[in-house]
Amino acid sequence: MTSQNQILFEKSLALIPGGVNSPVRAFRSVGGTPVFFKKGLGSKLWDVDGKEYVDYINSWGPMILGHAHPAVIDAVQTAAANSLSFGAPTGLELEMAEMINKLMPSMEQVRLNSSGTEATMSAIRTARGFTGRDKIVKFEGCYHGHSDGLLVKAGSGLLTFGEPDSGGVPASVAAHTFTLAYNNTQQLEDLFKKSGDEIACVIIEPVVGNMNLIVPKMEFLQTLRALCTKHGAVLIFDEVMTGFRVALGGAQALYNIKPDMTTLGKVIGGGLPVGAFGGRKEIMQCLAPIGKVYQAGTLSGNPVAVTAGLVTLKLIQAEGFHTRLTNQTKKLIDGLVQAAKEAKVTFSAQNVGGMFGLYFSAQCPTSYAEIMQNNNKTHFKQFFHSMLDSGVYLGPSAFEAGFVSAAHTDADITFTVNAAKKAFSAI
Ligand code: HOZ
Repeated sequence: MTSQNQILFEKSLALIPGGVNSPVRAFRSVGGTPVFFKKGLGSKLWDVDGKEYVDYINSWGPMILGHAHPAVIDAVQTAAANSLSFGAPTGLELEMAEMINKLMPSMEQVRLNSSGTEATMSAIRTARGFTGRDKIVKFEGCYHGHSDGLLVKAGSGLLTFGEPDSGGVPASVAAHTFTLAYNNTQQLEDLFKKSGDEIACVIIEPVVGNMNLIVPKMEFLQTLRALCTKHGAVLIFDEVMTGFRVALGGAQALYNIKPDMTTLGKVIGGGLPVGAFGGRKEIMQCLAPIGKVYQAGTLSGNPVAVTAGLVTLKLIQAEGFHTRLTNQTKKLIDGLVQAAKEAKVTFSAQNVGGMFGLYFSAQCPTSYAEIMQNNNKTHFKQFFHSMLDSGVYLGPSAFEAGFVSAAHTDADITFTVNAAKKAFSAI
């Protein structure tokens, strides 16, 4: 009998490009049919055919409390009853700005919008307006949403499908983007020596989650900070993924590096669409209506979305929240590494807080080049499908990080490791 899932996918293919509303969901790099879901609760998901899964995507990061957390759902229902949108200021937005500023003091001023893509695009425009310069710097395999100038040697879906430069981006736009290798301090120094005074900003994922998980070298981040300061370039930490997840204060708190600007998304919306960018007051003062850099949005600061984010941010401030999240993620990683070792499969894994990376290589990679060369994609595909069959939902790409939520129990982890034992033994 054809599954409900298969029927929905075939119908979707006729009306939605690739049958999906965001490319990585399409399973094209792992093969097979994407899973259509109808319910989530805590660490679990149920698909349209009623099959249960332990979820390690967590909507690509936002569901840090797990799915359908009762406090978030209650608050959202109350907020919705007061109107879904005003298109005018609310006290909730102020509360959110205060909360962000408390948790990330480098964000002296904040503006809310509706997605991580908007946040990074707007932060770059603001940095260009502030410096009066055009050039931007990004790193190979980092993904900062899908605005034109950032789709150059990008990660996430572009890396998954092996085309890191997108069609539809004018060469004249891409020409303003310099791309360097992540964790390569020498390249950074060489570029700043040659063109430092033309660079408006450097945007970086301080822990990369869009070419699988890549951990920064401290010396690399510190040199980056020093060079930006020396040359008057704005350092933007893209903490859409890492914000409130690798530590309460994000990667900037974990590594004790103060960026000039930060972009946020995912966790600050608690599962609804919210993005934010902010930073030094003198930079943010360039924004309209006080400055000349324009940025706007009908749904920016949406009351229902901001409510979901505020409740989420309050709950993750509970004593020991991030310690437990990190410990659960580490238990998962250790269990998987041990299972691979027993099955004699070449495999490594690591986590930073509640984010993790799984690699079919002997060592955890530190750059785009290393992950491209060493990660065995055939083994990843076999592993992915065996885990899916067993009821474990991982990202359908060898180039995405995974996410654990506060709802993941020891029983979930044991279940996952047992599923992995089966998967590894078949490789
Ligand atoms: N940009 C997200 C993670 N890299 C993927 C979003 C999605 O496909 O839903």
